Amino acid sequence: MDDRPSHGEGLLSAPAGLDLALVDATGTPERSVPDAVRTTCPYCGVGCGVTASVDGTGLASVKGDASHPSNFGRLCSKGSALAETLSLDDRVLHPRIDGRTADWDEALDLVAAKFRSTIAEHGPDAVAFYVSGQLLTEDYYVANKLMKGFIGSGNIDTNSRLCMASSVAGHRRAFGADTVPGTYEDLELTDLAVLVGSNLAWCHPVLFQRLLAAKAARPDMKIVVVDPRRTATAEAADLFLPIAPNGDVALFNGLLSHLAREGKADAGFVSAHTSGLDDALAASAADIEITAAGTGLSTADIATFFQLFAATEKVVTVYSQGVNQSVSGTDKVNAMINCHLFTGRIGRPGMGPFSVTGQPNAMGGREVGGLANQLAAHMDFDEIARDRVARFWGTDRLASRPGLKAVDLFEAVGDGRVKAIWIMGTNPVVSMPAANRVRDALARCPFVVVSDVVSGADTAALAHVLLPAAAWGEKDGTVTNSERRISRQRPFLPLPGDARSDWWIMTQVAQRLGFKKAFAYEGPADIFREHAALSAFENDGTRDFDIGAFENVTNTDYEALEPFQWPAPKGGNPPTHDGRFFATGRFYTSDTRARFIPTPVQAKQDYSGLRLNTGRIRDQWHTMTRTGKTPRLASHIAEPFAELHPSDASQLGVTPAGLVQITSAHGAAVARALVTDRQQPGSVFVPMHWTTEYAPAARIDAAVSPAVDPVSGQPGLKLTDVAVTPFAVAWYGFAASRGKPVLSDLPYAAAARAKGGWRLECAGSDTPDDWTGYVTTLLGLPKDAEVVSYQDAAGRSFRFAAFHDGRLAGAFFAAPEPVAVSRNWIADRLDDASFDGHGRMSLLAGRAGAHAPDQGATVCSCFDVGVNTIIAAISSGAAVTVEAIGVCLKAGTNCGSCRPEIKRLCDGHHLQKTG
Ligand SMILES: Nc1nc2c(c(=O)[nH]1)N[C@H]1C(S)=C(S)[C@@H](COP(=O)(O)OP(=O)(O)OC[C@H]3O[C@@H](n4cnc5c(=O)[nH]c(N)nc54)[C@H](O)[C@@H]3O)O[C@H]1N2
Ligand SMILES: Nc1nc2c(c(=O)[nH]1)N[C@H]1C(S)=C(S)[C@@H](COP(=O)(O)OP(=O)(O)OC[C@H]3O[C@@H](n4cnc5c(=O)[nH]c(N)nc54)[C@H](O)[C@@H]3O)O[C@H]1N2
Ligand code: SF4
Ligand SMILES: [Mo]
Repeated sequence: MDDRPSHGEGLLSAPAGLDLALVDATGTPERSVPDAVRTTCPYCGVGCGVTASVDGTGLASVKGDASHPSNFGRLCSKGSALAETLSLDDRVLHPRIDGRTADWDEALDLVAAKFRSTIAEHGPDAVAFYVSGQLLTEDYYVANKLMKGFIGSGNIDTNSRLCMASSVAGHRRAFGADTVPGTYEDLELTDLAVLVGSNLAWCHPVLFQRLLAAKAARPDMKIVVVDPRRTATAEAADLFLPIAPNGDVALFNGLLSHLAREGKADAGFVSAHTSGLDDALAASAADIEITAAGTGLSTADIATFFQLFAATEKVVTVYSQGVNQSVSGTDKVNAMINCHLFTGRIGRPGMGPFSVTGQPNAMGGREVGGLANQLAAHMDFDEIARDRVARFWGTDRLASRPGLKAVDLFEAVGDGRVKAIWIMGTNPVVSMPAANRVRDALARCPFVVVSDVVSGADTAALAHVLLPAAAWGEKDGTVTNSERRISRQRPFLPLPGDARSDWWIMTQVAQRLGFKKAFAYEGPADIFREHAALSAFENDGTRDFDIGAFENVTNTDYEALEPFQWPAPKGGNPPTHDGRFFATGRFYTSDTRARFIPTPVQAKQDYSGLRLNTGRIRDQWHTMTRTGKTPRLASHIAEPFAELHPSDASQLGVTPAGLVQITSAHGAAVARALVTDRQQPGSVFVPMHWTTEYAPAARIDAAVSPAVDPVSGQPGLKLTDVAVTPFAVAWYGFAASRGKPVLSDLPYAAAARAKGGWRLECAGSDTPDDWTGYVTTLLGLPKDAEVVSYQDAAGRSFRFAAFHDGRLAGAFFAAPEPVAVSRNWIADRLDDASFDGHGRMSLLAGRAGAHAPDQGATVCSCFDVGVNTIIAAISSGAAVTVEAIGVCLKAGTNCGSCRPEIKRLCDGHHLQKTG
């Protein structure tokens, strides 16, 4: 274990076919790639700085950047594994038209011709862009300018509609602008951190580590977690509030009433800087009993929370998708902000509402106006702003009104109103609600362009034109994190094949559409300067987003740009205090007062089945196109699951580790039952990540409701009425193989990468007559492999291992019940150099012999420490605290992402041996 990489370091074996000579197929200037490059992690909105380098043999390594103010050198498990995701085997390296390779000119000409003819025939609203918070700001700026400014339609929306739209709408209602008031430091300076609908431990791990470190230094600091599930984040809470789904408005209305009853108003602040309090108070009136009825919480827990909030001056309320992804998401945001405005706890150190962003550039997308209902640089579609932006861009074609929001946009694709769509940096066939409708809509759409980095994404499969985008490590520009900090993403790898930056691809199409002058950019610095200039244009302090200080940044200074927070107006003197907005009580509404918003509790809905909640796991990123490539990350949770409470499981006849089908009015998915009391009765949680590539039956968004919040248009991805039923199969199986198994013929199959190949969870509806033949095809095994196998008399249980060239080529275990074998141990055997007779027999037994303990599912992915190893240390008394486990096994001492899970094991919860 000692030779494992440390401190966020990971190594990449030279990617097959990576040609370190720079490619220059289309006249893009060659760029030099220095030895060690400071750049930014491409995953979550924490925006950690990393240092990346490639050695002479093509080995890349990625470490935390100790000088970056977001992470000071730390990385989480995903960031630490970045170097393992850079291989080129699954990349799209050349433009493709209808599946065949094409050159750039042909592909770009076709895209421009189809867009031009569609616009000419049906008008600009017949075309659309659907983009992503994973584009860089420069890419995003060009996309928005092209669609809203020159094509002349508002039809550009982004996956941020599924992510941040309710926060944006809530901010704008309360503050008059989409402003995140605080900074990360507030999580360290606070005395009470209230985490609402945020699994910070898994989704913003480095920020969570900062919070925990502050609490360790000041143990009086309190953490409250509000989530229907007892998550890894909840393990760190002083008070955990297992709220009923969508109980948040009731909770914060109750809190506002309590604060009013207790006389906790900051009367000076309220009277000088806000309006609308009376209406908000009237709409929120609730005592503790009413609050209990609306939240499903005990009156005792509610009272504890209210008293804590009332008594603590420094409170920060951190929120994420349990708030935003709701049909009452915008009201949830405002119900929380109301409590902060009432107490004047905003804009000061350690206080404020804090929406944490999901994607690396969710913020940047909001800055450029990537949402269909915003124009650019935090401006709306009002007459003054339209005129201003049109003059700045020099266009007479500016969109006159907002465009279609994501859910409506794909409806319009489905019913033929939108006839040409360009999707960039997002995988809506997996990530949109009612995803099968989205898939069918795209299948019917006359012209679909997809810009992606991989060829296997579900959405890419539906593209008429698939364009090879530059990936992380190759692309060049800026991103903005949750605390408004703009950092550079810099390339450290050459552009492979014909891959090109997204901004370049769009610019080429814009020029072919006739907009040469407006899209004459030669590099990202040109775009950044223009974006900065627009933010400052006729601003004079009227708009929060202002980075005018950079409108004349030189190419060299842009190259060397250090992370900075906005606002950064020309001539200095930002309207913030220590990087925080609203310290002076001046907001961006017409009268500069913040608004209290009345947030009446919506009538309770009746549910015929269980309430489906969806979200994330620690070691996968969204639709797995990058994190899915690394065995290290797959070994934490290797298959999709449905988390159910024991009482529901027994009522529904679901056995632990059996399979369940989750069915709604929109579609269905199949996943492994995970029965735990961390889930509340009546609910089921399924992660959003699995795709056709990894688990074809488990695309949960097929079942998720497309109902949206009426204000923000954000879908309520956290709540769908579903039926959960046992999914009957004839056999369950587990397999490991060197090549990727064939998934398509199985009713349930979930593949994941293993060190020497693949691992597979599967199930079948018929027991094959010839198991050996069946397995040989399933795992694509060589015909001349040496096989050992065992079959029970009835032919229902089967164990099989095939060896080729002295190494394991494939192993397969099937039984009428979920098979109990040591999964990680078997998968690791693919990497073994040779097998003696004893090794072959223990392989068939499915477990290591006594000589080689089975460490079980990986908990610490940095040091590869399994659950059984940790449990053994705890049960032997060798180490019984998180710290002691760290000393003894190193687990949890690098990125720290697994510390909540180690704590859970230490606390004696669920001391279950896993395979
Ligand atoms: N590991 C990992 N990290 C990520 C990502 C990833 O894919 N993987 N994605 C990034 C992105 S884009 C985003 S947006 C963020 C998301 O980060 P989070 O929002 O923290 O993650 P989620 O798991 O989507 O949902 C958070 C929690 O909301 C809870 N919840 C559901 N319904 C309700 C409710 O009605 N009320 C309350 N209070 N809570 C509820 C869920 O049980 C869940 O635990 O993560 C970012 N970070
Ligand atoms: N049920 C349910 N559904 C959800 C959520 C949920 O909690 N529950 N969360 C929602 C949220 S918050 C989000 S943010 C979305 C995320 O959902 P998506 O955006 O669909 O997920 P990703 O897998 O991140 O998709 C990014 C795609 O862009 C590609 N890509 C990566 N880098 C680049 C690049 O530089 N350029 C280009 N052109 N392509 C690139 C990747 O290969 C991948 O195919 O999912 C949403 N859907
Ligand atoms: S917390 Fe992890 S995923 Fe998020 S930016 Fe930092 S290293 Fe990347
Ligand atoms: Mo997100």
